[in-house]
Amino acid sequence: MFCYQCQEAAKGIGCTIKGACGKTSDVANLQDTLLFVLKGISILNTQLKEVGQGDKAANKVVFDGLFATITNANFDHTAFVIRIKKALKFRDELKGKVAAAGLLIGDHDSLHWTAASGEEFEAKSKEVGILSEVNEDVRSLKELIIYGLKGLAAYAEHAYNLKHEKQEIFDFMMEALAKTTQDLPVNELIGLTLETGKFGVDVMALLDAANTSAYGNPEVSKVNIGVRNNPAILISGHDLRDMEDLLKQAEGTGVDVYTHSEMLPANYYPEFKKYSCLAGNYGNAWWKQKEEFESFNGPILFTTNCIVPPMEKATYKDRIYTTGASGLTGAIHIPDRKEGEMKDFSAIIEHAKKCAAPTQIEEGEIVGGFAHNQVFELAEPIVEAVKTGAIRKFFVMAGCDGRMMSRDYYEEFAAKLPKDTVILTAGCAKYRYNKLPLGDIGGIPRVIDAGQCNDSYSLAVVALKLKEIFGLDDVNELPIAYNIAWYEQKAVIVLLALLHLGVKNIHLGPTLPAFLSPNVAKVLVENFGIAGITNPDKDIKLFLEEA
Ligand code: FS2
Ligand code: SF4
Repeated sequence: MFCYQCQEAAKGIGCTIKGACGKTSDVANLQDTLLFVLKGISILNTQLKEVGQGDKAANKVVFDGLFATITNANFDHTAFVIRIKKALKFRDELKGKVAAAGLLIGDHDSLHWTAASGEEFEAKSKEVGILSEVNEDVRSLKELIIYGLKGLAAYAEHAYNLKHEKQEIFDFMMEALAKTTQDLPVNELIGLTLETGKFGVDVMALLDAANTSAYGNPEVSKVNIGVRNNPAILISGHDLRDMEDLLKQAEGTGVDVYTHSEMLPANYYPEFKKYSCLAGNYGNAWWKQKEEFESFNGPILFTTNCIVPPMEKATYKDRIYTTGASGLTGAIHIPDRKEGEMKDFSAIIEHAKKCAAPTQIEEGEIVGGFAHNQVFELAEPIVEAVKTGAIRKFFVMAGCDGRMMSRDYYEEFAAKLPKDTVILTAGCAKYRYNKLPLGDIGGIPRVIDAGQCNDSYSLAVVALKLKEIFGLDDVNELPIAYNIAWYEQKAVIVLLALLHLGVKNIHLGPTLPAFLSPNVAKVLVENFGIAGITNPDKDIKLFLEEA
């Protein structure tokens, strides 16, 4: 195996024996081979699309496959073997359609290779894995594009589950994936990287529309972080449609539902607040699950990535359920919903009834729900506070949390920020400071949480609105600094989206991606002012000195 797609890549180079995330080499190899077959499908369907015969079924095969390979999404060997078999079958059907359309089938290996067993699938990864591209700059750009596409695919899947889709997004996803099989010059790959960012904005806007049209605009909310006395289910990941189905089925059964990690923002949506079984948020960011799932006592539902494979001795091993693109060997996988129906969560609800209520680990409330609509309603006092100097600067600290010690930086950074600054956040990075007593500025909280990682889109919309209100020409003239923490590939698409929107001087940490070659990193530094982090005191001084 060789994998360097996330921030935990071993030694800052890449994982070669086993992932720090828990991914075993067999699963890593199968993921490489699945990606290879998805490239073949993308080539064929792009050909069909060009003659107006694109197959819509390809959309889901590709976005779901890409999503399954995101860090911490799916650790299930068998699930990947099945996915590859299905993908090969689907690819061959597309080949038939390409031939029937009178088009030539190219000679890329992803169009012709075939095999039937898991062993053969694994063996193929040696030829088609990341290192098969020998030029390190080309490899770096191609992988940057692919990781952006993985994030895009995840967001597209959530929107799709809410019946929001845009064929242009799927078309781009496949066109770009197909192009990664070609010998393209570096400047074209850079162009494709930036274009990926454009579609990143589009997909986040699509998901925003899907979420808000289904569940209302998030509103300022106090979320309980203590516990009640009922047995309960903990729901993690990002999929709001799964959240809805679970709440509907749990309501009135005596079983409560708590959110974990990236599902916390579900508590901000008016439609979800109507359910009395929604009891609040339990615990912190994804990486704390080993302790928090023990004390939760009830079953846990993973709707997407955010899985940490449990230790052998973990007591919660038999309480894990997965659904959608997520998977874990030994966990119970809840199948997709049938057209017009809900997913069937009855097994997990029945399981919960036999469990003890959660053990309290915290008490109190946290405040969130500052997505763009809510912020616009509060725009007047915010703009006034900027004009009077009560707010000196905003710090976008969106992104990811993770288990590396070096991430203590973000807690320290937030705690040390001067009291006339406000943190704008989205994603699980917030858990580093959303429980700190940072206070408010004239009633405006010093931590403004827009929601999940994809709600970084909300922060961009707010920035663009402020630019308009202050009559500025450039979003970079606003008193906003960007100190973003990244972990996995959704953060990659968020970053590319921000670059597309013209945001400059983003600081990225706790380390720069291992997949950026020195030359590619140089391009990002020179053209976009991307930088790393040092220590909180030095960085705060630097940010405050910037215009
Ligand atoms: Fe947390 Fe980062 Fe959200 Fe992940 S915000 S680790 O991209 O999908 O979650
Ligand atoms: Fe390593 Fe990250 Fe890849 Fe897991 S996802 S194998 S931790 S680089």
